[in-house]
Amino acid sequence: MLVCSALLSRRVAGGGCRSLCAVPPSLIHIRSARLAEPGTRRSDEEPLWEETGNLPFSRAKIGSFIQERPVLKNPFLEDALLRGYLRRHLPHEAAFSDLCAFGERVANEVDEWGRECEITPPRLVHFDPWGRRVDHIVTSSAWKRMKDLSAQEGLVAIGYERSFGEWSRVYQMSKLYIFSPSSGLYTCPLAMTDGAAKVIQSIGVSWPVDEAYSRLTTRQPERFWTSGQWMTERQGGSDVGSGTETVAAPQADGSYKLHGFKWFTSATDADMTLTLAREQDRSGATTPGSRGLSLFYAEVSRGEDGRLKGIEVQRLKDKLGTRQMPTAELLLDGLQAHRISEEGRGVASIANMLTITRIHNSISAAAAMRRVVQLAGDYATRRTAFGKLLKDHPLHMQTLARMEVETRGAFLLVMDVCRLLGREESGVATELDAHLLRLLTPVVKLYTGKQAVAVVSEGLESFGGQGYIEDTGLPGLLRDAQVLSIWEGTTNVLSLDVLRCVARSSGMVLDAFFTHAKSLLAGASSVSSLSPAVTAVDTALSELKDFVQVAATREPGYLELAARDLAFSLARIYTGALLIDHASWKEASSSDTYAALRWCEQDLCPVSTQQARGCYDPSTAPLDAALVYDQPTQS
Ligand code: MFK
Repeated sequence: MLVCSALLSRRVAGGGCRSLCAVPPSLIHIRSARLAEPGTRRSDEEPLWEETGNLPFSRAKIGSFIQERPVLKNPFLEDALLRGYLRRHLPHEAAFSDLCAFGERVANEVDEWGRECEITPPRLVHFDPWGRRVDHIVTSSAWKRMKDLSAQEGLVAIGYERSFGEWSRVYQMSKLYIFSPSSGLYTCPLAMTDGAAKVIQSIGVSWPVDEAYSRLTTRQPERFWTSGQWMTERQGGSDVGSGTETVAAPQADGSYKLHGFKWFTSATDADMTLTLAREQDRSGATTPGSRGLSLFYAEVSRGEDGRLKGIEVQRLKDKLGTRQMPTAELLLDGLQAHRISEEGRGVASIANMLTITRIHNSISAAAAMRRVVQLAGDYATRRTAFGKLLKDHPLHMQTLARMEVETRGAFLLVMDVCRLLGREESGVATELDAHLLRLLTPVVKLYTGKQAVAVVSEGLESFGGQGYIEDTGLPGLLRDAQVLSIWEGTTNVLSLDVLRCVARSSGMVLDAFFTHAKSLLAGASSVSSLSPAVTAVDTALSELKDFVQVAATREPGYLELAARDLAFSLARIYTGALLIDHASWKEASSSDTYAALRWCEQDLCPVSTQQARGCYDPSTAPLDAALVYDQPTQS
């Protein structure tokens, strides 16, 4: 009773007309009855609570307080940074109105489909009722609608139509960014579809892949195809060169039959795939390692008997997240395929696909952060605790603001990589752009993958216990974020990729990095409000340069131990420079400046900090191992 009355007065104090009006008259009656002894009548006019049925929490009554849910609003209109970024770089009315209309559709229609994909996950039907093996992956109707929508909205096509020239990729990825958290993970097949189109374009659109290319990049739903990317085999997904067992047996007509076991094939309901295999010579022998791998194109089709041709679906994976999407183990048992790379150039040829899927991955990471920040921000305007709305608690706002800074950084970093990709594809990229694109692709993927998990986890916490409740849809955001640092290259594999591209370019990618970061700072030199941030990035660049000079004189193991911290330093410094650059734009807001200042307060060059502590010295590796395998001492 006391609780009820306190709650009521708190509602009144909160000033919410809606909440006051929502209190039923019966509750007000309960307040007046409070002074009576239970079971006694104060007067003949005042009935017992039980008689009036006014007792809260009795029988079907659950009390008057119903928690308000966070509301998803148009994710384009709600995103000040996205709109500001596009106003600055792609000020086209057509792009704005398309993104605005799509954002409306995402909020009002597509988000529901995404939820349906989550609660109706795919299932595998091995046999038909009459005993025939069919290996049918049954997906929800919402998943199928996502495919049609993707074609209609040009979610892959935009990147190839290039209506906005060098900014076409930025436009395409902006659409994917507002779509991703509502897409029911349909962004995964789209990433691979985009990657496959890119590979085909780079090797030449001719037979046998010309038809496939036109289907991957069409806007017509009835013609649209998605592609798989079957790389991971049972020995693991990182060391593709030694882990690939699949063999390609040459056929008389010039095609191949593939035999192997693909351990992790995502969005397995695709219409075609690109995959790696080892070509057999006449004696059946193959070449080991990466040098033995070639790239193959195969269509996924069924025979008249209803069976998949040359493929058996062994089982669907039971995953932590991304449950909306079928991921399967596939036995390739004579799958007809065509080699589309030169012999032994499989890894190099599929690298274009890796670039595209890693950028998509980063878009999904930034989008997951943005979505949870949007929902948490909205919820903070509805949820009252300790007598006021969450938004009026400074500590809560500080937490959300820190998430916002991370989200803004991730967004600008990935959009800059999209900008570079767009420049390369439209033929206007300088050598510096090409080096930056190669270096920043693994950097953005690994950094945003980690950020997404941290920010989404923090976001769930900001909903209190509700963030942990499955049918709010919030836990799925965290489950799906966790994959972003794993697939398409783990953090360590990508850190080593950074080292490799530095070495292979003889340091040119780093030269490009220093040059461009400096030029971004130069544009902000006259903006006094940004000077602490400019100084911080400038100092970090000097520290990084010192690190590189020292590291170049050390043994390779030194750099390997430093690889992750180096990649993080590159991400933080470059992102700092981008935030500063955006904040120095003449139409920038005070929030843009504040975000840049806050970002640059962190350790921007952890590789230098850790180097000073001796973390990469040769003595460290055995100490790390001893710590990990520390055994209890014998007494
Ligand atoms: C929401 C969106 C999400 C996306 C959904 C996708 C779902 C699909 C799930 C998956 O399929 S996850 C599996 C993805 N697999 C990986 O990401 C593989 C991770 N491992 C690596 O990236 C290794 O670094 C790699 C396999 C590439 C190492 O193989 P190698 O043979 O040791 O590579 P090597 O010798 O360094 O390079 C061979 C050639 O490829 C070289 O070319 P050249 O011979 O011309 O010099 C390299 O330059 C080139 N190359 C390698 N990595 C490259 C690259 N080129 C450009 N970019 C890269 N990243």
